[in-house]
This record gives sequence, C-alpha cells and structure tokens, in this order.
Amino acid sequence: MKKKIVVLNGPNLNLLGVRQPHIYGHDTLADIEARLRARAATHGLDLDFRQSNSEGELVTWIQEVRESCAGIIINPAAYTHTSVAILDALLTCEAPIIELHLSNPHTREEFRHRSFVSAAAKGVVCGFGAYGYELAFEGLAKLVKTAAKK
Ligand code: CA2
Repeated sequence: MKKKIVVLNGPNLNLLGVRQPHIYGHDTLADIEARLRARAATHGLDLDFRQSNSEGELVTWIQEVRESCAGIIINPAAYTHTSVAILDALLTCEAPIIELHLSNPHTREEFRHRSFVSAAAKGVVCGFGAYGYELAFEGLAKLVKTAAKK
C-alpha cells in the first residue's frame, strides 16, 4: 500500500487566487493540489488534500489521520497564531509535520510572528508563495523515504 501525505489548509485558503493576489498570489488551491498530485505520483505516494474554515474540523481530521499517514503538511492560516487545539492534535502524531505559509509571517503584523503550530513541526516553509507547497512536499517526501530505509 502507498504511503499517504496529508495536506491540510485552514480558513479562507479556499479564496486563494480569487482575492488579495498581491499577498497570496494568483494560483488557486485547486492549482496547488494538481501540482502536488503530479509530484506524489512521481514519488509513488498517495495525497490527501483538504481545506476547512473550521478549527474543530481541522482537529478532527488530524485525529483521523494521525496513525495512518506518513506525514502532514499544514497551512493552518490564521489558526497558526491562535490555536492550542490544533497544536495539541498535531502533538499526538508520530509522523513528521511541515508547517507551511505562502507569505512570510515574520515580515507582516506582529500578531503573525508567533506560531503555536511550530512547536509540533519538523520543518517550516514560508515566503515562497504557492511554490512553497511543492518545496514542503519534496522535503517531506525525502523524510518519509529516509524513514522507510531505517
Ligand atoms: O501566509 C500564509 O500562508 C498564512 O498562513 C495565510 C493566512 C494568514 O492568517 C497567516 O498569517 C499566514 C491567511 C489565509 C487567508 O487566505 C486568503 C486567501 C486569499 C484571499 C484572502 C485570504
């Protein structure tokens, strides 16, 4: 059975490519998903790609995949800066977690400088726009393959 990478996207990311392209770019979430599907196929990995505007749903999804997935890429969006619930859920996962942001939150308003989620992350990718998802995927694929050899 193929190993599964789960990509979780938080609130308002369904509007990618539709609103505020000067901050978040012109690519839609569907564009990003299509590119990750192509990369997943290259690596022989499965991809489970989801978006929710609800903190509780994101927590439920993390609990659902925590034992079955090989790794998680998460852009928690605004919940990055507020959610102990998402952090606690991620801390129950053994698989590696990559935190991902389109923008670089450290160059933006001060309230975006603190991430609750980083404490559960193996790595953080930020500031590369939509391409960051591909960078995060390649990094995670490498981790997953290295773990398989051990
Ligand atoms: O840079 C990122 O990826 C963020 O996670 C995006 C969040 C923001 O709260 C974080 O500080 C950094 C906001 C996502 C909102 O997405 C939109 C997309 C298109 C139009 C409007 C909002």
